[in-house]
Amino acid sequence: MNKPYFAASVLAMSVAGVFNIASAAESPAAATEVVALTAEQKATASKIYFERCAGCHGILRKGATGKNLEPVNTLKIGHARLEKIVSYGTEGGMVNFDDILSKEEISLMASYIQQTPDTPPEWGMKDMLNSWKLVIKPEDRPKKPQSKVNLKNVFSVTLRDSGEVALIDGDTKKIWGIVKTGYAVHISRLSASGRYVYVIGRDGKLDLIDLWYETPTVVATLKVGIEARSVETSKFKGYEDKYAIAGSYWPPQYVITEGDTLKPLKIVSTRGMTVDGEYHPEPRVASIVATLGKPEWVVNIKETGMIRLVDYSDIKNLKETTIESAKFLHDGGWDSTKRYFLVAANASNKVAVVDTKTGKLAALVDTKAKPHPGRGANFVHPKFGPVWATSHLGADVITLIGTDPAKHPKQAWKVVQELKNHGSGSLFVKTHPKSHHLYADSPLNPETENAESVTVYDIRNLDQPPVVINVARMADLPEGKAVKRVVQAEYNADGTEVWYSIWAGKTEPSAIVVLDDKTLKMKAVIKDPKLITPTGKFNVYNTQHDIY
Ligand code: DHE
Repeated sequence: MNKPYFAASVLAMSVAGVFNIASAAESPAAATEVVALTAEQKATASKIYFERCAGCHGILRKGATGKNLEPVNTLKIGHARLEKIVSYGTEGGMVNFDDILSKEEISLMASYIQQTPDTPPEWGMKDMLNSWKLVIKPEDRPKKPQSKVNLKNVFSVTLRDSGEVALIDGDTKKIWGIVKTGYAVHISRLSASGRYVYVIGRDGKLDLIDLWYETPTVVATLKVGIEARSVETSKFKGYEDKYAIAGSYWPPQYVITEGDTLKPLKIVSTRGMTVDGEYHPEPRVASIVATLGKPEWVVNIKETGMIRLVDYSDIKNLKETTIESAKFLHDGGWDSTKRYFLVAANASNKVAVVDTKTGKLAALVDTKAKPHPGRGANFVHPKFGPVWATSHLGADVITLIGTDPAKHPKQAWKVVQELKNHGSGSLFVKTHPKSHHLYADSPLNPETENAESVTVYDIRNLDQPPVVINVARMADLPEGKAVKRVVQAEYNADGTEVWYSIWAGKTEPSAIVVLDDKTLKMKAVIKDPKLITPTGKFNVYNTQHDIY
């Protein structure tokens, strides 16, 4: 029977007892600061670390978007200072936890990260096959859509803290169904046909939802690893709905599965050398995107800075092209022609550009601190031609990069303009081919007013000052303890509405605000007690066709 990591680590801890003396020995000067933890305390801390810290700092605490937290560093910083950093965050982008964790938990975490990290177990084919559930076989599923819902305009909405997704009918703004998914569910992606939604949880649980039922129905599940963030499908002609690929943070690997059953077919490890030529034991799989012109996925490996082009035309004899770029790769999206993929190497303050036609790196573009595009935004700049935009976690700008080497060679892969955002701590930008607006959020900004607001630029006239709108206020939610972070714009299928999540506390009411893209006025507010911590929203048509 496969045990989840927490259970396994609790077991390991109760056997090993209190903390590892070796960690103190690494820095004798600070050894007196290390607090011994009971097995129970260590298990609690391990759980909090996985839920709140591992994403940025890594399971082995070697650091990525966040700093290296191995004892060699944390012992030097000292317990008191660590408590302060965890409580109040830092200017470097670390968020504050004083509104999420109690004082005791913060103190516990300061002690925990001064001790040697545990290595979680591996997760191979046997574990995967044991976890695989084919709930309804393809031949027993409906032959055509059973509901009257306009499937193109359905939004799959991450309900982060309830481990669910809400499928919302974009036409009526009513919740069509709520589906139980993995822990702290992360993103949704669509099959090439638009029929299946693939949802990945941070605990590595992958759910396959069939939209052809009367209400959205899970038809297969698979645990792809112990920690995961990304999933994508095969989109090349002839391979529609045939395969899926899911990337894990732990173990560092990706798995290729059958598209309509999730049966695992092949697991590929991503451990190996970084762009600096050093071995890394935990190179996590960040964004994955399906190339349209070939049977290929672009798989971005965070810690190594390597981009792998995975040819899925022959799974048994799998071919990979490895492209050197920069550390630490995170999220990204296509240019408007869908030939070039632009991905943030956020800790290097760069955007890497892959030419999927030639299979080579086209450029490494220097940007301001910590670019974080989501999928970015494409539009035609009045002066510089086609550009792709990213916002930044570490700077209050939107960077515009020229993307047309054929007709605008001078601007291609150069920063052509930096627009002022209303704050740093931004995660996502968005536009739509039918819109003349560009939207940017800043949910991780330490100022409440900024975290609740978005900036909207008129892309026909970028010299004109943008509009800053407090979207959270539009939802008219009751006062609460947590900041009402406004996060991730998503358009409806015809590009006339923009949906924003109001991401409040787990026990507080949240909402989705729908803006009229033309007037920037509120068109609707979706509120429901079941809408717990909505974050990412994935419109079926836009996600299926990579429209952004
Ligand atoms: Fe995400 C995309 C990883 C925290 C919402 N996030 C991604 C991708 C990666 C990633 C690798 C790209 C997937 C792809 O395209 O295949 N995210 C991580 C983390 O490691 C991190 C920083 C920390 C963690 O512990 O998970 C993290 N992400 C968050 C959040 O806290 C967000 C804001 C809220 C939430 O629900 O988790 C969040 N991430 C998103 C969203 C996308 C995303 C909405 C997809 C954007 C899109 O438009 O496609």
